[in-house]
Amino acid sequence: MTSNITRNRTAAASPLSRFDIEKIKADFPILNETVNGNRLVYLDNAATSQKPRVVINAIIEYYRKTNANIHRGLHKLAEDATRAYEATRAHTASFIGGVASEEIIFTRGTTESINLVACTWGEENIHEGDEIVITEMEHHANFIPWFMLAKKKKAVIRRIPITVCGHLDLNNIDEIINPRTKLVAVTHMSNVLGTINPIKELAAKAHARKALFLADGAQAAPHLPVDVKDLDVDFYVFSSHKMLGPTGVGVLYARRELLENMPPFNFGGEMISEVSFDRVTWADIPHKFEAGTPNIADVVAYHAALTYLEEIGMENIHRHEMELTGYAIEKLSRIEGIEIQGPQDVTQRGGAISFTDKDLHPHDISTFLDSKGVAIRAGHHCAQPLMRVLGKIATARASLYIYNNEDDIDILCNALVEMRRYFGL
Ligand code: C6P
Repeated sequence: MTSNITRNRTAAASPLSRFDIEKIKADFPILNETVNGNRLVYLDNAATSQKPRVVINAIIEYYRKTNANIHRGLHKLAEDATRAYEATRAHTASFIGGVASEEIIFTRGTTESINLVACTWGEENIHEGDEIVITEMEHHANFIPWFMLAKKKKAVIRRIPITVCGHLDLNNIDEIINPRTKLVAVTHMSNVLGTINPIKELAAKAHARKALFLADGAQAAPHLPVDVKDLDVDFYVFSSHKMLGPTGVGVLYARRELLENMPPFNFGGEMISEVSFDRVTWADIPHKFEAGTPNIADVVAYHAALTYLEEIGMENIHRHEMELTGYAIEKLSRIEGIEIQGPQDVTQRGGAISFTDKDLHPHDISTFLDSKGVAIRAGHHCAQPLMRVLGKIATARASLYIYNNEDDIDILCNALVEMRRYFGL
């Protein structure tokens, strides 16, 4: 793989960077596009990230040279495709702290990974009166599967509240996580507030009550070094498309003994060991959970995304984003009428920065920014219960990644100032 990344750079292009942002930008063809006559400033990375040339090329190369179904053919293409697909599994396992390859299940995304756990482990282990603990800042993907399961099983959903600063309020945690708790499911990083939650501490609390712990890593795995063994979580889920990889690929990590005891999620080809008209036995993990033909090309290309991230270094990415988040919060909070949601301390948050304007609807903010080539997201961010807690119907959200720099933040802030002037405010 070749890319334009320079490692551990401290040189002139940006005083904030540990690496050369201009060179990184050049790896992403879409960042050369113009939108409404302006250079594209892409600040919607929490929704999905852009893709570097190496990932785009990996998809093309796969279809040009390797395309075949996996785990079944005995010809060269089938063997090459199988090897490439399984190489991504091994890479994913090492990326999150060196777990076993068999503990990695490929799904369509974080949403499907959580549904898989709810429909398999949840179906078998949640019973009437049991409690499932979530937080007030969960994305719908880490709330609705548990809500539906609890409804079906007559179980109870408990929630960890948030403080006015956007942290989890752990004052009553020993009452919320109690002997009736069977599962604690918490986002590692909020997609709205940016808050990084104390996963290790909460997982320990869950285990002390003999409950399991699921971390939703959709917003954390792309931005922070993640070691699931150190965090000591039972399930960790995330999506390729938010970390430079293709859409349609999700990851479920679960401890081996859990996966071995969980029933399959989907039934059909490739997830069986033996089938007769009156008996079926399941394949070993991970194949038991990957029925049918998976999204081979995109899984193969996800390998290139992981390599690209590792070449830069997840610590460097985190540090760059902390610095840029600090710069953005500082500049945004100087604009009259703008209020930032979530923690202000960049050591306790990531680069998903939600804000509101006291006079303008977030949709109008987003539309105005789009006219200047700036892509952000506005709305409830699939976190309606959190919006209720915040007393907002929606927020505007700028979310950062490795190819963003101070110029992008300056363009965002100048456009916001111009917007207020345009609306006579
Ligand atoms: N959040 C956002 O704009 P999928 O769509 O399955 O890849 O990921 C779902 C998901 C789960 N948890 C968290 C914390 C998330 O942020 C997301 C996706 C996007 O905030 C799209 S709604």
